[in-house]
Amino acid sequence: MSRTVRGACPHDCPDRCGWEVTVDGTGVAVSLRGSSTHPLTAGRLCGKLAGYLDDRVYHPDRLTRALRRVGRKGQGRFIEIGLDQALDEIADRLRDTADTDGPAAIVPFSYEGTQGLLQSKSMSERFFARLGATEVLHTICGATAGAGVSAVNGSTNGVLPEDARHAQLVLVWGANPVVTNQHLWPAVLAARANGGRIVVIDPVRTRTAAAADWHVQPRPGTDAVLALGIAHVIVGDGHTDRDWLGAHATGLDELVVCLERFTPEHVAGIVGIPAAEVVDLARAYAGARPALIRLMIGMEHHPGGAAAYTAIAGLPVLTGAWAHHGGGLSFHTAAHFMSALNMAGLKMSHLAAGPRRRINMVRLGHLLTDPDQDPPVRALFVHGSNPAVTVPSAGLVQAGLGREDLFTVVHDHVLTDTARFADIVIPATTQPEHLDLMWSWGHTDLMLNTPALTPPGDAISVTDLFRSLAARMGFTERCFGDTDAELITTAVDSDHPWLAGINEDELRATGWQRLALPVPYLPFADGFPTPDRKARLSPVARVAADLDGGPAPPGSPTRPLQLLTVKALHSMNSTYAETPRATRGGRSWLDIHPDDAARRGIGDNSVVRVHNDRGEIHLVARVGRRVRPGVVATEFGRGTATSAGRPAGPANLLTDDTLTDAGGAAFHHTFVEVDLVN
Ligand SMILES: Nc1nc2c(c(=O)[nH]1)N[C@H]1C(S)=C(S)[C@@H](COP(=O)(O)OP(=O)(O)OC[C@H]3O[C@@H](n4cnc5c(=O)[nH]c(N)nc54)[C@H](O)[C@@H]3O)O[C@H]1N2
Ligand SMILES: Nc1nc2c(c(=O)[nH]1)N[C@H]1C(S)=C(S)[C@@H](COP(=O)(O)OP(=O)(O)OC[C@H]3O[C@@H](n4cnc5c(=O)[nH]c(N)nc54)[C@H](O)[C@@H]3O)O[C@H]1N2
Ligand code: SF4
Ligand SMILES: [Mo]
Repeated sequence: MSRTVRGACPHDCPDRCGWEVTVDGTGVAVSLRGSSTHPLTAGRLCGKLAGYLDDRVYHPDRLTRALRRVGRKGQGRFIEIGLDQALDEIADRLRDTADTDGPAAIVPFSYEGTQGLLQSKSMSERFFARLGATEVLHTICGATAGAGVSAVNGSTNGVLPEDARHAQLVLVWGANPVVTNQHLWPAVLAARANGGRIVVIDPVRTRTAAAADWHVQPRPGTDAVLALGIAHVIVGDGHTDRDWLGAHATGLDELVVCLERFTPEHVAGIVGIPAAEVVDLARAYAGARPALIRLMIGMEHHPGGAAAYTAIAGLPVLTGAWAHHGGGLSFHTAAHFMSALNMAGLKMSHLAAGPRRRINMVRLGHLLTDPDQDPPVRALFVHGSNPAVTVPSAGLVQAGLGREDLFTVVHDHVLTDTARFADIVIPATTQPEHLDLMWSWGHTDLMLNTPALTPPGDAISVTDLFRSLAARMGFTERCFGDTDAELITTAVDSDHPWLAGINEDELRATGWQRLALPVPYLPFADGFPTPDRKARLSPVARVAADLDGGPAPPGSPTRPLQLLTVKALHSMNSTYAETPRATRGGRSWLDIHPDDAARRGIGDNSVVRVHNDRGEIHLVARVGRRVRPGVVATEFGRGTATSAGRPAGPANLLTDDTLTDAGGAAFHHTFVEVDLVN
């Protein structure tokens, strides 16, 4: 007898699809399909997940036993050991480290490999809090954009993505939803079917840009200037909504003074588009009702990332776009869940005996290699992340991971580039093998992931792993005995009105439940979540004042090309980047403009060496106008797989780990030279 079990995709993807796993009478999953009852999923998983059972759950390279290193660090030579033995060794080593160097010498490095509340935000958090380990600040994705938007609105909340269908203009600014947020795209197309226009602002002619009605192709890192130029035109044309502004915003007069310099001509010179296009864009935006700006993350990875989001967030305030259903900014929906769920009860950060050292994850390479760290990092515990590939300045990260005196544990499904440096590798359960409660950053449905399969071999969930380690460490607090079911009960134990009506029986019956937001949802109908309930234009004025000379001139004579490293269609960050679907048997491409290619003797399909003083990778040139002169672009998820002895990745060997203006990763502040190999 086969049965069908409801679950949800675990990935760090805004779509958070629901799925159905069909299991045959022998306990083997025979199919995995997108949920037909979850509206956004609409019966379809993306191409990355279409092969999930073969690519992960039943893949021959899937880890099912614990491993202990026998070779040198990074060589990837291991022997299998029993899970109990591995856990004993880890506990002994963590206890010794805490005794000798203090618990701050232990660094847990986790990210959103799975976004389940249980797998990523419960037992592991409790364990490392109780231990007093260093706390790693999750700055790599979204924090910079969030700081920029919140400076104006007091929140990252905004228009619900599905409400894009009501807009007469959807301005997709620095985002590539056709690739990265595929289930949003039908709502954008619905806006067009209703007579709306789709505009994309991106230095790369992405699939989304190609599908739009109008593609604006600015110089990277100039969006704040562009937004201020649009604001200049809006003010000059008298398109500000003075009544709405008077009631809902502060700082207008201050901003208007600062905008004077941002004439279309001045802006055009910095952004690298015609002055007429700045004017047309401003008029198209201000004239559309509702007008929606769709933001994501890609644009934050510049030194002035937060400033750009602040400047953009000023636009719907100036025009009063928030007053219309479907108008305003649409960003991520994470804060809807994080403010409503009982996150404190899940994470229990109060278990820490005192303040914990905090470090920025973007600086992992420095942290591991800097001899002056106090205390130096002696033990690193990685789960749900692959920092050897995904963190900037990956060469420095790998040098740190290569330290023979560093004790590294990695919990994952496959032997990632990071796991190859581990002392102990622990096999992780996949999503159909553990219980979890899923939130989303692209919609407002809470979803239940019910286990459908027995984990293979010694594969262990994050919650079980940290329960077992807590017992071995002698942590006697009752919270370490909470079952997964009890953790879910804790998560939804909240009086927040958005959780009204959410209950576990209903979740089990349907697989998902929508947060109880008002319908229709106008996010700031009752005022902005700031002390005076008003949006703030003063931060926009400060951005304008600080941008006196425009953005820093890019590059240097020896590294003249700015490298953008973007999300790939067939991988989820580094996950699945090794699958034949993602590699297509060859290297990644490098988009390069015909003028830059000709100057270097590079033709279409030439193999090129992309390099700077941090490293080099070899890619295949795609010559064309997908990028502007002076800009090159590639996808970033590949690991160190080599072909013909030449490195194909990771692209982060080249990236810059200087911080953004809000402490995030300025991946795109990377300058390279490109040479022909053959
Ligand atoms: N297929 C796939 N989907 C994914 C992911 C994946 O790896 N693969 N990753 C998931 C994750 S973790 C995230 S955070 C989201 C990210 O989703 P997105 O933010 O949509 O993706 P990115 O590719 O990071 O960046 C979007 C665009 O920003 C552009 N950009 C870069 N610099 C600038 C700039 O200065 N100005 C402007 N206007 N645009 C700029 C890039 O050219 C890129 O096309 O995607 C999620 N979805
Ligand atoms: N150059 C450049 N670099 C970037 C970006 C960029 O645009 N350009 N984007 C950045 C962004 S936005 C992000 S979010 C980060 C993402 O960076 P990471 O979070 O490191 O993302 P992944 O590479 O997907 O690694 C997730 C890992 O978690 C594992 N995993 C999955 N499920 C489980 C589980 O249940 N348990 C355990 N223990 N492990 C599991 C996967 O197998 C995988 O190895 O990358 C960043 N890096
Ligand atoms: S990766 Fe995103 S689009 Fe693909 S199945 Fe998962 S949630 Fe859906
Ligand atoms: Mo991300």
